[in-house]
Amino acid sequence: MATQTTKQPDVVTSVEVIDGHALRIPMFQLLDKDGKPHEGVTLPEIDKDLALKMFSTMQFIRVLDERMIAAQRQGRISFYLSSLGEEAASIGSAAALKFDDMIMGQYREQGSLAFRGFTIKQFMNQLFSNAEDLGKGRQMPVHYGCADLNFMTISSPLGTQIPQATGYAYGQKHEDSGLCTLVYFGEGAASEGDFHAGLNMASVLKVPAIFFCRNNGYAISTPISEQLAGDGIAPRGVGYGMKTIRVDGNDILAVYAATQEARRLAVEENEPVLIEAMSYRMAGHSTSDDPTGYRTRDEEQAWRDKCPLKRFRNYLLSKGWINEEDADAQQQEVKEAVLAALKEAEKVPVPHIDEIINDVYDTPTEQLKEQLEQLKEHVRKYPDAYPKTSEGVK
Ligand SMILES: Cc1ncc(C[n+]2csc(CCOP(=O)(O)OP(=O)(O)O)c2C)c(N)n1
Ligand SMILES: [Mg+2]
Repeated sequence: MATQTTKQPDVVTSVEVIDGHALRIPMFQLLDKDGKPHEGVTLPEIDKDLALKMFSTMQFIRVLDERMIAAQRQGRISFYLSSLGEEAASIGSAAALKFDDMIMGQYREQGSLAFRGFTIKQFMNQLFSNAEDLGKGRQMPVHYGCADLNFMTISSPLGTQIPQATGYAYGQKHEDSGLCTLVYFGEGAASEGDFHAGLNMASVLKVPAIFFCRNNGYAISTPISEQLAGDGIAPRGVGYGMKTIRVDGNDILAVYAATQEARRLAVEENEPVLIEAMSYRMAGHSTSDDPTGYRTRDEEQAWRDKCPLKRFRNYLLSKGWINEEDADAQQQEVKEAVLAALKEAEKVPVPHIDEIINDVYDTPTEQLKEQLEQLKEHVRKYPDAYPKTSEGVK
């Protein structure tokens, strides 16, 4: 990959105003929207096994997202956040990391977690907040975390993971671990102060961190045009003296190649890197949102035509690594597996009510114990309102 630098004179003798749009950062792309490589490009070296793993993870996440939106509509889970249309960004970037690299997510990167090996059962247990959920039912659905897979637990307040990633990467540097931290966030979260603090500290301290911004055009109902006046998020990396890449987030091969290069810079040269992946949030922000109120069907259709899944599928078909029948059959199998796991997780009881205060401190404080007693009292008083929970309240 080429690195661009522009040399300017140190001193000028008349007022020189730099236009706020002077820096235009091009978007790196390898595959066109139909999955055909551009003329003369060098594709990343991805063997067939890895390519198929990336593809099957994309298919799985597409099915999981569609199915769980439906499950929320049926009243089976309380809430869901999908990554429809953004599968290439999370899966392509996770595929370029080493397993021991730390990943910190925002909340729309279920693809990375699935690529690392989070099972359908683990997804379902978290989504149903049941007793087998690793978080013991104490998080909202989709706020996954898995220590065994080096995936930090997601937290709802936007941007908090960004300076935390800088700190974690600083530790990796001090330990000479040869590892890095990749942190995801949306372009909306880049308006938080934490984004600026995190990037500034990282570039000053030269830590092995990859700041992966998913620019999907919206922060809930606010379009990018109402969020910022500059050319997206990428120029901010340059502002912090940080290496920066803008990539087509719907082109999984380009995302993979960009993240691979970012990882090399982070680990071998202690250069943090900002990646801005351009994509589009195909579904509503969450199941609590209805995008028909603020955007047109035509706009959505234009992006549906750039579907990352279709693009990679076409590429794999052209290489002869998959065929139509097998790909369709695999998708059908995944649908059945997701449905079966959903039905299983639904039957698992909720965690014991005492879990609500465990793990907050080493030992629960008197105040927490008191609050738990008050909660139990309340549940005893209104058992019909808490049919599942009240079983564990004596
Ligand atoms: C500190 C804070 N402010 C506001 C919110 C409410 N909120 C949740 S998601 C969201 C939009 C985030 O947009 P973006 O970062 O672009 O991510 P996307 O949802 O598009 O993936 C907002 C405003 C929050 N969770 N935390
Ligand atoms: Mg966004």
